Amino acid sequence: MTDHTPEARAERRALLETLQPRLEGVGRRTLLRQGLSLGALTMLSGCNLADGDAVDRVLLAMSRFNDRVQAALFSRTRLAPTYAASRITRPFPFNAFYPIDNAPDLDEDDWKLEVSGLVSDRTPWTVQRLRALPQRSQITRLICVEGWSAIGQWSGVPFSRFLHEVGADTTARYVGFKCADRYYSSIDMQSALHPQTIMALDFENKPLPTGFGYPMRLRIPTKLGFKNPKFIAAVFVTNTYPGGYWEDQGYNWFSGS
Ligand SMILES: Nc1nc2c(c(=O)[nH]1)N[C@H]1C(S)=C(S)[C@@H](COP(=O)(O)O)O[C@H]1N2
Ligand SMILES: [Mo]
Repeated sequence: MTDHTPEARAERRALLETLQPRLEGVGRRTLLRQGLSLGALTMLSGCNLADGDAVDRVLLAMSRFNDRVQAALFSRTRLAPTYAASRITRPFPFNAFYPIDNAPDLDEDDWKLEVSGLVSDRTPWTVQRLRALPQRSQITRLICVEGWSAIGQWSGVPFSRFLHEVGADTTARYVGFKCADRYYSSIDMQSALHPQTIMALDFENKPLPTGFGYPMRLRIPTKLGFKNPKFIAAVFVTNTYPGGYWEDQGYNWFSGS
């Protein structure tokens, strides 16, 4: 229900005013690049759904437009809620595109994190080197699009610190991840630099359990579960849209939570 108090209306107007300059142009350009007009969008409600390709194209354009709106609204200083230790969910649910028995069983001594793209230092990282950096611990909620959420405690290296260590070009648009199980994902640079975005090494103060991303996973409480890649093998910085395992099957890319 819309709040019609003068305060609420003023707030909405102020929000619109701050957003408008950012949304104008962006939306129009995005739609035009997809070969669509605003008229085509309006027609969608009554269009012939037999033309699946056209509908898919319109929906994808809308989802990508929505990415820009979400990115414009995202604040690097707004924090995801944190919880008391008593709220931790036990047992913590496992999720992947396969059953837990098929999760990669990696060996910390063989594991190397590759770094590539727009960075000045491509030296691969070991777990030991990651542990030598400052660590941050936080109890946050992981929200899966499949309809469940759970609270857990993850600790690890603030991702912004890591990006500075490797000399990442933080004006680049995306950070991409490739995982040992062929999963992949990517996030926008603003979210990568968010203070709660960590390269998690520990779960409840012990190394991550096997199915939960050992030896390293991204924990980003400002995004949905599928934007939290586990068993990360490679990180890259790029201006070319990298997509992701679920993102490429139609899940909204930004997916803030
Ligand atoms: N490598 C990898 N990372 C992944 C996935 C996956 O299948 N493979 N699934 C994602 C999804 S959909 C969710 S909800 C979370 C689940 O994390 P959990 O197993 O720690 O609960 O991991 C995400 N990261
Ligand atoms: Mo998920």
